[in-house]
Amino acid sequence: MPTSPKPAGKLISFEGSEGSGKSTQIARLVAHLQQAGREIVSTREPGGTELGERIRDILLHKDEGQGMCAEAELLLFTAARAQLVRTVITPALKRGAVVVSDRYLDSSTVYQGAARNLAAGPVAAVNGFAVGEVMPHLTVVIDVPTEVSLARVRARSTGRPDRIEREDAAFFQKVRDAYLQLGKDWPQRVLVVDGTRPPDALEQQIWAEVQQRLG
Ligand code: T5A
Repeated sequence: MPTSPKPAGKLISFEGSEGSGKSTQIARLVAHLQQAGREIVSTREPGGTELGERIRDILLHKDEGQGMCAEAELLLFTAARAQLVRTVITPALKRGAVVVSDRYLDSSTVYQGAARNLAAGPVAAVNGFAVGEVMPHLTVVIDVPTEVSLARVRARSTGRPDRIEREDAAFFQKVRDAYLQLGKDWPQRVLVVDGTRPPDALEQQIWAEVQQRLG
């Protein structure tokens, strides 16, 4: 009996400011992909592995992370990423799965590069070392104005904001501007969508783009 060829693995990353709606839209896209019969691996950054979740805790929540310099921050985010790529993403892509990641290397370009003012060259080099050849086939940037992002974070806040959520509005404006620039620099890979649209409308737009761009 001939077996049908294994589908090609795909990596889809979601990016955007805090509260832009990434988790909401990832859950909806995963449901569509599962209905289409694909193996789905859903992951997040920083995190997605035991080591990565420990690093996440230091980066966002632990007292030891206070006063962290921007260079150490970049290296910790990319250390978590390197582990995720080697132990989760690459094996899943080899099996033919669709990997959906809540943030990936563009977050370091934007947060540590543009917002923390680290030079673009070293950030790209460290990012490249962490991911090797594993680039997203599609990156969905959910764009919302900074005041919307901050209002959503405040509205759902259950306690103390994390270390990065405590940054000021100027920091998050740089984040937003840098994501919009990525959309202009990499139009084939990066799709920018308007995160102020209703969730259902965004879901339909993203699902249509995924089918059209990734087949
Ligand atoms: N970071 C990360 C770096 O600095 N460098 C790096 O390399 C990496 C990988 C991670 C932090 O680390 C930084 C970036 C971040 O600061 P996180 O805890 O993982 O932080 O959180 P975020 O990625 O920021 O995501 P959030 O959980 O804050 O928000 P989401 O997932 O974007 O938004 P979501 O879906 O939870 O929605 C937020 C609220 O908005 C509503 C939802 O119901 C929810 O209440 N909402 C909408 N409301 C109206 N219209 C819509 N279309 C809506 N969609 C959602």
